[in-house]
Amino acid sequence: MCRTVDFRQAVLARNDDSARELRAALAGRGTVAVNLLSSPGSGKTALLEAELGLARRRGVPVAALTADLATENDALRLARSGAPVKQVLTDGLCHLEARMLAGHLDGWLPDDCRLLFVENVGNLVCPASYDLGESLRVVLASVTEGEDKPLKYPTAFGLANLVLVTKKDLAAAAEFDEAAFTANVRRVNPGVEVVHTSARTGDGVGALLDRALAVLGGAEPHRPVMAAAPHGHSHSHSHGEGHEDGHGHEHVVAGETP
Ligand SMILES: Nc1nc2c(ncn2[C@@H]2O[C@H](COP(=O)(O)OP(=O)(O)O)[C@@H](O)[C@H]2O)c(=O)[nH]1
Ligand SMILES: [Mg+2]
Repeated sequence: MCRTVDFRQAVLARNDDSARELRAALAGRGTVAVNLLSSPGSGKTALLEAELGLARRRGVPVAALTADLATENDALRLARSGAPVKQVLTDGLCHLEARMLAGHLDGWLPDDCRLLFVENVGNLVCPASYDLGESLRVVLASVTEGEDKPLKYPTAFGLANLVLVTKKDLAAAAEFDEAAFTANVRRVNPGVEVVHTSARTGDGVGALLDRALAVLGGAEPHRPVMAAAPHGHSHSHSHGEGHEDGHGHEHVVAGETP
């Protein structure tokens, strides 16, 4: 059991080293990476389509890399913006890793690219533990997913530099409780900004691009309290939802009878 813990810690520590190298290499060439995390269907690709379109209209050189277990669907959607786009198929892996990302960027990332958007594999567990060398980690949650998700996925939300609520246009129909969601976000990540967006109406699309450009210009992103190191990513892996011993914890809920 302890060997499993040691092995997982070693894998994560190695990834953190690769992520540091990649962040430095990207900084050296004047590129900021933005890592987008959410559950499947939250609207990562839809928002990115809007971000890439807006960036190109503003003359900002952008590129996007999107990861999935299968299909090239997202790359085809994103490529309609005219920006350079790459699809990565992870061969069954539920997350991207820094070394993997570096390999895919090598020889592909255009020299003039200033903002690289990375759409991670859709889930809120595995990708949370893997720093990709990004300077801005953005966690998205749509209004139909429930206000409690920040509490259920504290690593993902706790390590975010920015939280985006997506599908704002559906908020009334979903009876989304904005105040409850924000309060739950703040419980795991005090002080993090929560921006409400809709890829349908365009609301909030400029906010993400502005934040990314600010980081490119040298602004410090919000530093999550769960993170211990300067870049906000050398986090304590013991906080992960996936328990290293494979057993997890049990909680007895009051009122439950066998
Ligand atoms: N109404 C509405 N639907 C959206 C919005 N963003 C995404 N969707 C829809 O939600 C579904 C999943 O979106 P997608 O971008 O593929 O999510 P991803 O799996 O996180 O990349 C698609 O049917 C989108 O059209 C939005 O802002 N408003
Ligand atoms: Mg997608």
